[in-house]
Amino acid sequence: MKLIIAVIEDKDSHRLIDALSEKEYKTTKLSTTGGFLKEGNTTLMIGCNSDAVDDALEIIKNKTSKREQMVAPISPMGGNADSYIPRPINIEVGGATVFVLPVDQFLQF
Ligand code: 2BA
Repeated sequence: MKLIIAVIEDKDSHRLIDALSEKEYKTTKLSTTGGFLKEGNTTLMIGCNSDAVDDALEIIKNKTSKREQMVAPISPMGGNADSYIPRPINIEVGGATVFVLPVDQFLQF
């Protein structure tokens, strides 16, 4: 058995969960926050058979979309905010950041 942990954008979460549920994958949705943007995102935990991982990854890939976003970095800690001119940077957001972990035991009491 494997545990897939997928960090995705909130806006992609419903259609991804629906697509996974249609194929009988079980999911747990966590409300999380990205460490860089400090914005809300969604983390899904999906426990599944090892031979179903590739299919699940394909669904995740198909239901999430990458796009570019300009962000203005926050002012540096301890610096003089008056002289700080934030230069927006272009970053890629969306898509999915995925971890696949082995599961030693799966128990339900
Ligand atoms: P955030 O940490 O809010 O990062 C959002 C996006 O900002 C990242 O997208 C990346 O494009 C950019 N970014 C992150 N750190 C950066 C930096 N130091 N300099 C410039 N740009 C930076 P993704 O890489 O697709 O990550 C999306 C979200 O997935 C992340 O949100 C974080 O919540 C999670 N994540 C990504 N890599 C992770 C990892 N190795 N461990 C745990 N969570 C991770």
